[in-house]
Amino acid sequence: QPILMFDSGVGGLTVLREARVLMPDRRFIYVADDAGFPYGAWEEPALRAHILDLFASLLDRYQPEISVIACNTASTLVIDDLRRRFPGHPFVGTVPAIKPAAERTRSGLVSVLATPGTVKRQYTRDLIHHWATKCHVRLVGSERLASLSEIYMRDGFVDEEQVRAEIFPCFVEQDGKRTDIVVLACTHYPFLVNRMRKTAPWPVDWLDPAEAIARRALSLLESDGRSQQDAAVAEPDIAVFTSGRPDFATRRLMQGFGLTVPV
Ligand code: DGN
Repeated sequence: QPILMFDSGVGGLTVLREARVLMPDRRFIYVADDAGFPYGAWEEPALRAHILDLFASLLDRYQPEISVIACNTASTLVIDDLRRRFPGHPFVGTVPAIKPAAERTRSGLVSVLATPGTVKRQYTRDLIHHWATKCHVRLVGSERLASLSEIYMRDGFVDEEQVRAEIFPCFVEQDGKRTDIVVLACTHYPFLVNRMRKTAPWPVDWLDPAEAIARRALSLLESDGRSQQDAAVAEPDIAVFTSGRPDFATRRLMQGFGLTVPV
């Protein structure tokens, strides 16, 4: 049975990339809800209903062993609902890495860069309340970064000035101290991290949770005694599906991964 990875677009591929390294013998199904992108702009009740409906048909159609919600905007909204609605099916969520950032910061100033949706979620506020009691967390909601990442992955081009403007609010100076960690709390952002480094006013750690998410998926499979793939499977190791335009999806797979996979 495959591992299902889900995102509103290209972002979950940052998690898929790590998952393939950790689980090279596994079969993956990547589902991009490109027609629903960007999730950051949706009203919460509509997005919740949309994702629950989508999963009802995805689980039925692909019968995955586990599902990875490789999207912070979706996970912070519906991960609990998904677990309630589909009990017995394991879900791995992707939520802002506030705990590791709080443990790692030396200056005590941490920024969380995410979509406007993730920034306003109660789930995100609860994480801060729970794990970041000894540091100051600035939440920065970006309207454009996820789209810039989509464009970059499709066309190979990104406007550095726009990246600079979007990340700028993450950089705080206070009482002689400076932000030293920026949490990449949208799976689209790691594709732009080199541009972020280049345009940042000072060096920081950019925290990308993709590997931790992939490890979590692996450990769930192992704990169920299901770490080995059936050796008899002769299908391709990745299948990609989109609710949007297959030609765009194909182009970004080539552009980003050098992968030629039928979409
Ligand atoms: N990649 C998604 C996330 O991690 O939040 C969201 C991208 C989007 O839909 N704007």
